[in-house]
Amino acid sequence: MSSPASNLRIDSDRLWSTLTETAAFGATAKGGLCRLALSEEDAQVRRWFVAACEAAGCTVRADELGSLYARREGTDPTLAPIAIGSHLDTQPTGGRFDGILGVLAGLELIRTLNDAGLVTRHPIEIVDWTNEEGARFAPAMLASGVFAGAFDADYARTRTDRDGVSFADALNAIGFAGPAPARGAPPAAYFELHIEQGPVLEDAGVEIGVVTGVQGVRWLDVTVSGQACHAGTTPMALRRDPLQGAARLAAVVDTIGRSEPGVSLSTVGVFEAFPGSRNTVPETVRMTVDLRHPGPGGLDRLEGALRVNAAAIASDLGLDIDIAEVWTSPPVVFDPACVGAVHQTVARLGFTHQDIISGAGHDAVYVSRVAPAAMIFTPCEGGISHNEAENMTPAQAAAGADVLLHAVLAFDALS
Ligand code: HGY
Ligand code: MN
Ligand code: MN
Repeated sequence: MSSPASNLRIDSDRLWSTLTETAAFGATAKGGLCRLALSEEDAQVRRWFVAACEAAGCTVRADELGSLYARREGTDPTLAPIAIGSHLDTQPTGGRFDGILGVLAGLELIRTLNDAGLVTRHPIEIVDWTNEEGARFAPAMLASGVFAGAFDADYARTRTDRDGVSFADALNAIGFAGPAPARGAPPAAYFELHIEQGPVLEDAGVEIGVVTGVQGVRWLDVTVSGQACHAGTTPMALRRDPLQGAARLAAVVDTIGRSEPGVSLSTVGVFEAFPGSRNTVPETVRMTVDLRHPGPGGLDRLEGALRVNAAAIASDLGLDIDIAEVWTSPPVVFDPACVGAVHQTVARLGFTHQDIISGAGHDAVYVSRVAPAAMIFTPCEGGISHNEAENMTPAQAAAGADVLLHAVLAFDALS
């Protein structure tokens, strides 16, 4: 005998309308989003989100780093909440679904339960984690990291963007700092819906990815120092040109990323020459390195190869090369019971699915340190993300949201 809840489905049109409506906040001319953490655009979508959650009967609180928690009470106030969420901040040329899908699917879940007059045993909290992307304030997943004890709140507050604006000043400017400590009480469980941001599910033709874990990531800041000099008077043989050294090192980064095909990944995302004058050989070049690897010791191997090559380039060109670690998030395996709830759900709802390790980092990585957690992936068009062309279909969004709804209901019934 199926329960009233088992046939429940979210309202696909309503979910899609929230994705469309919020895409106005930070909309770019190319149809994407620039909604950097703690920017005015972030504040606009936050205000929209708070109003929508309050209209759906939730109480909303902010913690000291601005993460938002929209709470719907359950029948048993002694139970810790089931948390569902993701992030509303985006990359500078981001898409309309990265992070946003998980937060708005949480709102749609609450609206669907309201329509059905269903109350879960556990309270439910929808979370918008501040600064997941790390595009403005490094490292990524900063607020969820503080929530899980990976960083302290003061460290987060002192992080600065490329203009020297601190996290604390940006947060105060938009008025979203709350009284609640960012090192929060662990939820009973955490489920995060997210687009895959890669091609695996679309290529496999499956509707849902059951995320069993997340690969490791390491961010390095590389500073190559040489000697500034005149472009017209300094013989080539006398130069100590950091840009030439950085260019060689950037090529090495790419070679390292290709060293374990299908496993290792590497990216130089920022490459800046100072003083940046066309007729001056640069003084320094700053570049960022993003390393990814799913296995034990993988990040260390990739970084080790980079350091060996950097030393050889420095010696060959008479340069100084400093490599500083900014952030490491080790590979993570999600909780078998939560992953099991997702597995049972996708099978019962009849979605084609496969297990997948996430290539991208997510707030669930840190939340999984303090609570059982799992993620649900939907495909996205061409696997494109961190790109204004990021796209998905209403049916894909609805499928993911239905799996989120029923995984939460399954966990609520069993725990
Ligand atoms: O970098 C990541 O993997 C995530 O998008 N923050
Ligand atoms: Mn994301
Ligand atoms: Mn992202």
